[in-house]
Formats: sequence, C-alpha cells, structure tokens
Amino acid sequence: MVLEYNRRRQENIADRAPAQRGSDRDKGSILCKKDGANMDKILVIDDSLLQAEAVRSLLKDDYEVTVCGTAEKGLEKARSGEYSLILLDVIMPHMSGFTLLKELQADASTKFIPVILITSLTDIMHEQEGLVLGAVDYITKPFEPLIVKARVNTHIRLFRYRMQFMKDAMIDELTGVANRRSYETNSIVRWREAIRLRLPFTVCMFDIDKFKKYNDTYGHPAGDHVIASVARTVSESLRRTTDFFARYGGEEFVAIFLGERDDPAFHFMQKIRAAVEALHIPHCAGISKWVTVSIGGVTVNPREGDSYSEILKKADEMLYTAKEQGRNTVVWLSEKGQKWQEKQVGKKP
Ligand code: GH3
Ligand code: MG
Ligand code: MG
Repeated sequence: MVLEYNRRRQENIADRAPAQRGSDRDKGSILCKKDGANMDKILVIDDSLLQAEAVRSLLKDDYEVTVCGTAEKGLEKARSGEYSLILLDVIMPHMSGFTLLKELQADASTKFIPVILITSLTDIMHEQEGLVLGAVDYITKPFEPLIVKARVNTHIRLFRYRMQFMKDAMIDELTGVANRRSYETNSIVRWREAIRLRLPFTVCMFDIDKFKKYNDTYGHPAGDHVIASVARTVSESLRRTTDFFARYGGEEFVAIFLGERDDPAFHFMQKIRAAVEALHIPHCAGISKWVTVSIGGVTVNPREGDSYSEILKKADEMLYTAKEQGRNTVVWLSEKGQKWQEKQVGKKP
C-alpha cells in the first residue's frame, strides 16, 4: 500500500535525521539533501561479500549503502521502509534473487521499491525473467562502474518523483495536512495494526463551530484562512509519528492515535480545543469571542471482527453531543464505554 510505505518511509527519515545531520557522507553528494536529513538508502543483497563491497564502495559517497548476505535478511531489511532502491544478486543459496523479487513485489510495504538485478547470468532468458518479475533494470557482472552509477542515479530520481507524486495526491491543498483519500487508507492500516498489536485505538472528529456564520460574516477567503489555521494548530500539536490527522471534508477534521489510553487522549483533545480558541480569531457566533471547535472522540481496544465504521460512527455521535452541549467542548467515549464530557469553558462575549 502506497501510504503504508510512505508512512514507514517518513517515520524512518524522521528517525534518521539527527544521526545523519552534518555527516561527512553528505559532502559532494548530488542526489542527497545537503543537510543530510534525506540521504537515500540503498540495500545491496548479495551472498558474495566481495561483490557487495565493490558495489558499496562505488555508491557510498552518494548514498547510504547497507549490505545483506542472504535473501531472507534482505527481505527483513527491505520491509523497514527505509530503502529507495535494492540491488539484488540472482544466484544465492536458500532463496534466489528471483524468488526474493517475487516476495518483494507481493508485499505491500516493499512493492514500490525499485529493484535492479545485478548478476553473472548473462543470457537473455534470465534477463527477460527478471524484468517480467518486476525488476526495473538488469545489470550483468562484471559491471562497468560508471554505468551502474548512472543507472542507480536514474532509478533513484524516478523513485523520488514517484513518491512525491503519490504524496501530493494524498495532501489537502488548502491546509497541507492529509486529505480524505489519505485518511481512507491510513485509518484502515492503523485499525488493523491496533488489532494485530492489541493496542488501544482512538479516533476523534473535529468540527469548526458555526462556520457557516463565519463565512457569511467575514467572507469565504477569510473562512479558508481559519480552516488552514485550525489544521496547523492541531497538526503542530501532534508529535508522535503514529499520530494521524486529516481534513475529513469542509470544516471537519479527523485524528487517529494508536497506543494512547483514553484518559490522556481526552485531556490532549481538551488542550487542542483550548489551543484553537487561543488563536483568538474573532467570531460573532455567540459561543466564545473566538473561533472554536467541537471534538468527539472514542477510544477502544479493538479485537478481530470489530468494525472500524462502527467506531467512527460513535466518534461522530460524540461530536454531535458536543454540539448539543453548546459547542467548544470535547465529548469522549472511554475504553469502558463511559461518556466523558468536558465542562464547556467558552464565555459568551
Ligand atoms: P456547527 O457548529 O453545527 O458545525 O455549524 P456550522 O455552521 O459550522 O455547520 P454547517 O455544516 O451548517 O456549515 C459548514 C460550513 O462550512 C458551510 C460551508 O460553506 C463551510 N465550508 C465548507 N468547506 C469550506 C471551505 O473549504 N472553505 C470555507 N471558507 N468554508 C467552507
Ligand atoms: Mg460540519
Ligand atoms: Mg461546523
């Protein structure tokens, strides 16, 4: 899945950034960001250490190269979502490069990584087989260093364009946060992850209060600014890489947390509600002096067979209750099914 791959990749880039900042490896690189935060990683899978080292020394100035001596280890590494390219040997003991290529293509977390086969099998039949299986290129040994370098550079560049394109398709233009399409995929990925890892799962819906009135009073462009400001305030408050926040549509947003218990999640949302009000964007709707949001959330411990849409429906019900309670408030359904209601703090002007 594109998003699952992108997510793991983003997490890994974020994790790697401090360690690589200012690294000597970045100097003179044409393909890596100069701050080193985004140096592309290449995985070399080859049972011949000598061959693998030759490839590593060829590419190490421009890329961070990891070497794996077996297909099994290579597969495990590839699943981390860190790699922008795999250079794969074909003849290896236990599992061949072709078998590994099939596995990589069948796995949602690895199928987007370009694979270049680098092999001593020079006949057309093997080359054909490798390309049909999904390899982006086929290089025979002994290889010409400059050609390998050029091909690697090209495929890394194409991979970057592709990732950027896929990322852009998942971003809401007005706010810069994830869009509805991104949410549809991410919510299910996280829901399954919560079931698999037996983690608490939280989903909350946000809705800007009396926003029609805001548009009618201050104009649509000003309304757009408000939507963007609210989105920025919430997304900047989220710190964990597993937190997910998206524009659900119009003036509504959705957030998903994995592994957070209900009590801290509820308090966190109270803080976010207060942070939006503290933006002090004037609003004449009579709820507060400022623009406010209502938030409905639910935390559950999902089990196999539970339905995500049921949980989302409950979060929506909590949001509806928050609106009924006078808006600018948070209403929560706890893990034990208790309804928690924040005391509404907004003051009338
Ligand atoms: P409530 O407190 O019950 O949520 O009231 P509300 O007025 O916010 O709810 P309602 O659903 O009646 O109105 C939502 C408004 O949000 C209407 C629509 O024009 C506005 N809206 C939706 N998308 C956008 C957008 O992209 N930009 C702007 N400026 N306004 C938008
Ligand atoms: Mg609404
Ligand atoms: Mg609204």
